[in-house]
Amino acid sequence: MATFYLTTPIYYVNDRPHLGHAYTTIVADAMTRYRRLAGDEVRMLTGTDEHGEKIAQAAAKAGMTPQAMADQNSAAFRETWRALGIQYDDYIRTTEDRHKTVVRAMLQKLWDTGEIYLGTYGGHYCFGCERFYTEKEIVDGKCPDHLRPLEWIEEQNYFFKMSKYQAWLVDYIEHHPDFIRPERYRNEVLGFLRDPLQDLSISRPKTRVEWGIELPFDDKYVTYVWFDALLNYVSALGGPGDERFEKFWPHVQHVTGKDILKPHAIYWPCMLKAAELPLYQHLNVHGYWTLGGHKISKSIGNLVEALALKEKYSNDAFRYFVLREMSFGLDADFSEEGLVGRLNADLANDLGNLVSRATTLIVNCAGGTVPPPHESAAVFAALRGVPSLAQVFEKTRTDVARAMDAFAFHRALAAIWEFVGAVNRYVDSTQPWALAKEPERRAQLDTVLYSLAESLRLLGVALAPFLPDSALKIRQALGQTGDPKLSDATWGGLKAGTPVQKLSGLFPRIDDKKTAPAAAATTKPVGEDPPRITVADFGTIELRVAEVLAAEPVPKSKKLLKLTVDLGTEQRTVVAGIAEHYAPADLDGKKVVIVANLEPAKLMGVESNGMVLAGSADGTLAVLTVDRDLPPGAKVR
Ligand code: ME8
Repeated sequence: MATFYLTTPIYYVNDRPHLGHAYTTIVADAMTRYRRLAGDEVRMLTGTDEHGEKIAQAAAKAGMTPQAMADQNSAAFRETWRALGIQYDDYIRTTEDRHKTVVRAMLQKLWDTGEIYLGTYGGHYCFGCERFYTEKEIVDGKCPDHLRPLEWIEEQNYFFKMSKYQAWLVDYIEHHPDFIRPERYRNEVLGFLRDPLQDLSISRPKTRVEWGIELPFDDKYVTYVWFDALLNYVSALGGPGDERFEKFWPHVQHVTGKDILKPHAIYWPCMLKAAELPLYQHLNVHGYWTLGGHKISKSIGNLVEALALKEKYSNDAFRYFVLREMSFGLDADFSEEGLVGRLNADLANDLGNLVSRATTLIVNCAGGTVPPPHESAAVFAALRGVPSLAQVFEKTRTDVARAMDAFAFHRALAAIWEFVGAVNRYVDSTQPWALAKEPERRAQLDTVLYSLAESLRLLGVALAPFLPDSALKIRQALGQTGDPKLSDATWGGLKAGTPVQKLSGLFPRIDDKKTAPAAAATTKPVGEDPPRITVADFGTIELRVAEVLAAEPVPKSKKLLKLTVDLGTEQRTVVAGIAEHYAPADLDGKKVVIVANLEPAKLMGVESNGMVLAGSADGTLAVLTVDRDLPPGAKVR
């Protein structure tokens, strides 16, 4: 049995919980549910970051004590996670004694071993981020995150000798390619580390900030909030020497947004190294949600409103949308239309209809119990040409496992939906309602109904980490009790005679006329037929299969997506005008067809080397993909 310890950032208590916090926490919840389903011993930690100037200032503004504000907002986070069904194992608050004890012990250890010294520092400080910014990071004299002017602060403080770990850290990251992932963030960190690393100021004089953990070796100072906060991951396990620490710490992985990459990828490994503690296994970094394509500052109420949509459309629909829509690592745009679009298409049409159709057929045509499958040659011959759902599911299981290993939730869901699509096509091609009218085809009907019931049972397991409420309903409709296990998700496990109940309305369709903008017609009237060309003419066009490695929006463009594709022998950037029809996460991992020998062209400042082929009619656009697996670079003729 493997062990797995996953943490979210601990959220600041000056803000209300919003979409961004919810996304990270849902990601962590889906991952721990998946690992638990796979049989691992798991532990998930979340909590709140309660010290520092930012909290003290927000509390003063609200006419409260910092502790009262922390109590109120920490409870609001906890309540949000309860309402979202988040299954965390521990909730840490940095004002708890169990945390303060570990922070003080760590500071004392680093002081005793000469890792901390007293010095003077002057720098540009952002009160919002609670950190100093280097000249290079400052944008127009402002904090790049809060877009507010920075303040010059000079004071005597204690410093952690972080600079001495620079060469070691670069070497460690270079030798552990997935220590920080996805790769773009690893590259960003290696980029930061090309400049000299400064020592880290780890204290604040009480004359300026009182709200923090007092240094154990100088009572005129409190601990800098990041030095305090990062240690939550350790203090929640009771600190070094505690049984929980010994058990879980060697398996720790963190999930954070890209805004806090530097403290997690630089300060934290150096702190752990100095304290002679093992480093984390992986730092999993996700991108930022934008609203209507705009980068949002941390304290905007729209993000809170976005989270409120979970009540309007259900937790499962909300979870599905955020996990499916965002390619983990890249930014994504949140909109109610987008959510309703996916709810109607993927959840109501594809999944909900399948569940309703299949359970209704079993109840109406087999009296509400799973019939035995007849695996005779005659039945196989009669169902010839219908792909084996057992095989499709096996591929889905492997694809989901691979995607989850890489924190690629969008790919895991796309893989499950390939199975949903295959089962829907199976119903269409086997036509069980027609088989039911011919008594001599009973064996075929039974086999089809068994396959449908078994497919739903497998979906009830595979969907559990992502759509916990709906997966439970599906399992219950199929008489499955007890906790689901991935090891039970193998074809043929369902017993004939199992009672089945009709389950309809799993995801009611939403009238999207009020939310969705009218689809634009993309087809133009066809004029004269184009002239005929020779085979030789056609041969001048080089068409190749290209695998999409990453898809992202082109800034300021509604129509364009920038695709990074693999052509077997090289990677290329191709810009495609398909953003109104495909979310970036839809394309990730797809094998498309491109014109590979097109002259390069610049589109909105991005150089495109090739063109993605797509067809369109009546406002629908579809990119060309290959219907069997071909390697990237394969020639298309
Ligand atoms: O930074 N899109 O806390 P915080 C996606 N206390 N995720 C977002 C987001 C957005 N627009 N906005 C916020 C802190 N997040 C520190 C952390 S950890 C030792 C200390 C998420 O309340 C994302 O996970 O500002 C981001 O990293 C986190 O909220 C920041 O939360």
